[in-house]
Amino acid sequence: MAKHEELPVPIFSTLEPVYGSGSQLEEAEFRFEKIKSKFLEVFGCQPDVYARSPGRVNLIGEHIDYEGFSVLPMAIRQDTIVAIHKHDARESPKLIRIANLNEKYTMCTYPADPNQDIDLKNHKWGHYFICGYKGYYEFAKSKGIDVDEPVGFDVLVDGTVPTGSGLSSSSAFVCSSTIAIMAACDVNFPKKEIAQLTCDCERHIGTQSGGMDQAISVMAKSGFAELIDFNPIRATDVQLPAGGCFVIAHSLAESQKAVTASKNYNNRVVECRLAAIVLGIKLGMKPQEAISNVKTLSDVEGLCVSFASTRGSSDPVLAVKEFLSEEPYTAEDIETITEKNLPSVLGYDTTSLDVLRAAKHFKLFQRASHVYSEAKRVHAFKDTVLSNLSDEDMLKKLGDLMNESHHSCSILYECSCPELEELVKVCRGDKALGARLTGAGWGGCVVALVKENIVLEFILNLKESFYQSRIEKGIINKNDLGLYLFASKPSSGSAIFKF
Ligand code: NG1
Ligand code: MG
Repeated sequence: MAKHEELPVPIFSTLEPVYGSGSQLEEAEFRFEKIKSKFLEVFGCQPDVYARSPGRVNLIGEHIDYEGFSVLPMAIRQDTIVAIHKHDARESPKLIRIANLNEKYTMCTYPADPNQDIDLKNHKWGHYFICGYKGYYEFAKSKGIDVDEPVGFDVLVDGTVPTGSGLSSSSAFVCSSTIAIMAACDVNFPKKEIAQLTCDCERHIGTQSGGMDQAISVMAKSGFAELIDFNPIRATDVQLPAGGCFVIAHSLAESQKAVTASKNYNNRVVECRLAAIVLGIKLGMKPQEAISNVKTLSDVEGLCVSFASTRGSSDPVLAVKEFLSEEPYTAEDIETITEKNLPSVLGYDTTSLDVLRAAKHFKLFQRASHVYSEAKRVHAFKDTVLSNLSDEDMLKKLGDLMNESHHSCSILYECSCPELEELVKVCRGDKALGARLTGAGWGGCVVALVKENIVLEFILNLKESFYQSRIEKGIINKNDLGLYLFASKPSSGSAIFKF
């Protein structure tokens, strides 16, 4: 039997396989009806097909996917649905019109041109669809698939993943867009190829992201978290221990990653790249050799480990301690080591140049220490789940690892913020076994591991101690609390619906 990830995205003619039964199914039926009638109202026709892709919560392994290290997320119930109608080749003008069920997002229109540049200086919500659109054509071309002349599309989007929350609303949108376009063009591919392609195409939005979010959104399986490996992308089911439950709580600080990329996200990607090159050189590579061959910290892990093992340990953090300075580096400090100026070290890539312009200094020691230690925690998490510890001990160990991960994100990677710090503290005070920021950080959500038998009490207490004052201040509406605070089971991945 073919492995799950080798299979194409499933096509269903009813909602049950994804939305189950009971109230969840009723809600989904209502939602699809609304999408269909809005589509008719806006475009005057019915969608040909629908695609859905879920958001995700990352349990452990933060800011290491783009460094080539494995991560451990699970899909959540909240998702993005894209309804699509493909135009006839004769119809003109050839346009892509993207509407949203939520009227806060006004219609975006783009030319039906897969080679168009995305206007990053002028961020629009519809850009994420165009990422998928460009990505599909690039992929089809690379596969030698004979694609027709570009045609227009009518598109209606409905997303329930809260935006800017670290739950990957962006990838849920990019993945459902790409899959909807494929389905409208009557093609389908193995999930792992779609995971890779959607990861590549989300970079058109200007973040140098890793592939975690797209991989889990496309390949998730109901009931399991997944250990995701990269190069090539692979997913291994992880059965979480009984008696524990993950609660997701929003700090109510919005993390606008696409807008703040050069200061935050891309800055960290560049710092890691520079740390990797400097380490490569310190561990014996010629500067030019390191510049040409070293892209990520995983590329030099082997060198670090062999260095460390001569000291009786196999921990790359030891090499970081020996060879990188705790003092932040200036551009000149690094250029002395690389013997080349930084723009040329980074290959004059525009998003990296933006980072260089915005950065005062580079914290190579701190970023590399986080990445290598976090990569180890992911494996410790998986090993704990596979161990024969009692459920009780297992949960405690997992909670400890989550707490350590948060500490590292906060202190070494500096991707937390005051609201996240407060919320993590409240969760721990409220008997969470562990709590950490999830996703890129700088706002967004916390994930807390809580014993199943106290989940309701935990949520109630959190309402009191974190959200009540914010409701009173009018920051959120009382009736919306369920969007910001909920328990989640591992849900299923992308799907296509053709009714
Ligand atoms: P969020 O901000 O949660 O979408 C981002 C990246 C991930 C990963 C995490 C940090 C994108 C699409 N996603 O997630 O690849 O690097 O940050 O672990 O940029
Ligand atoms: Mg995102």
